[in-house]
Amino acid sequence: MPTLASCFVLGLIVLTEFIKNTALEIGFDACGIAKADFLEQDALYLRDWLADEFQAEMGYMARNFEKRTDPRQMVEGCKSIIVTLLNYYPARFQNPQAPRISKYAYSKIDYHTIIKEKLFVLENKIIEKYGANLFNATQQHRFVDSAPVLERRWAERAGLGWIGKNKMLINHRFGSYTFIGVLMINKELDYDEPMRERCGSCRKCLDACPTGALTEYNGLDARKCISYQTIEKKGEISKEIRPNLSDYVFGCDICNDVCPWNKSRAKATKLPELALNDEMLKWSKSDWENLTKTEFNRVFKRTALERAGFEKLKGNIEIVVQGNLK
Ligand code: B12
Ligand code: SF4
Ligand code: SF4
Repeated sequence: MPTLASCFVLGLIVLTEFIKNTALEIGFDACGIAKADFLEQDALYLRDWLADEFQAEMGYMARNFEKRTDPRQMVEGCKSIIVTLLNYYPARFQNPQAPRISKYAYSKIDYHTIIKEKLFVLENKIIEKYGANLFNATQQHRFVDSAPVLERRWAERAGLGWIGKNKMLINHRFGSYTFIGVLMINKELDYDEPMRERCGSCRKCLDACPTGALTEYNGLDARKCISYQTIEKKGEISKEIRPNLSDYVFGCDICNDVCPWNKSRAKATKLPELALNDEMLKWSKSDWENLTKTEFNRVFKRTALERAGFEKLKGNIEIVVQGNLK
């Protein structure tokens, strides 16, 4: 005769399986679950990172420290963190003569929109079967990229991969070309075990970073990162970084491209929502050089490139196309 305790545990396992299977059915590539808790080690790490001013001008990274290091401070009643991965490795690439765009921005629709919609669908399917009281109705609890949530750490805790020396969450099946989505739920679940670190003695990413932005012990110095400089930084790219942009005008994939886990595991996504912006992929160097605001608005509406905006992108193109001489 099953005890009350064993029935309770069985209930958690059944709900956890339902969540993971549903996440896969709606198009996520992986889903894992972690217990919501204070991230003590990460708080120390983040404090040092901020003290070194590695956040550059991203002032928001220094705000909401308590919430960022403890999801229970973000969402009242939160007990578990559901983490999803979406593989975005593309089937086709840019014209090799063109200024380079990071692969995460190859799709016609910005990934934030796609993941937010999928998290919404996942939540609704859970609610349909298990009731609305599993989620905090008054606070935002679906996250992708923009909130004070240490997404890579939660993905690691949810057993979806390890944090590589390039600071990416690397999954043993897909590599690191994945987006992370987070859904916070007010219910205990059956938790995953974190995956062991599998970088070993490799240091290809550290050696390949053209600007020395990756440090072995203190993480990534955003001030030197091409991704920060070409997307997030307001105004022009810093003069010291210009000679090392490696033709990137939006984002940077170098520390991902060199990773052996991507070379052997990355497979093209078939997700229809991540359909590629084929017009952009075909553009030559001169198409980029002659980009007008009207063309930008037509080709990049709803894409990730909107984040940088036309003026910033145009400035980056000029620097790269004019041989960093500006
Ligand atoms: C700010 C930010 C940036 C900044 C700063 C990057 C950085 N490394 O912090 C800039 C603009 C440079 C950037 C660039 C990119 N980003 Co970004 N970015 C973020 C954001 C919003 C916050 C990251 C953050 O918290 N940084 C603070 C530092 C301290 O955190 P961290 O390096 O992740 O380290 C934490 C843990 O990993 C852990 N940790 C790591 N090492 C160690 C070591 C020890 C000893 C300990 C105790 C802990 C520890 O502690 C830290 C605190 O928890 C997240 C979304 C989110 N809300 O999480 C996306 C996110 C990290 N970015 C993402 C992507 C895709 C990119 C780019 C690949 C885009 C591109 N191609 O240009 C690059 C990659 C650069 C790189 N190698 O990291 C994805 C990563 C997905 C994945 N599979 O890992 C995220 C998760 C967005 C998403 N939802 O998918 N990004
Ligand atoms: S994204 Fe580029 S610049 Fe930034 S750490 Fe990686 S290789 Fe270096
Ligand atoms: S390149 Fe090597 S060290 Fe860097 S993240 Fe990949 S496996 Fe780890």
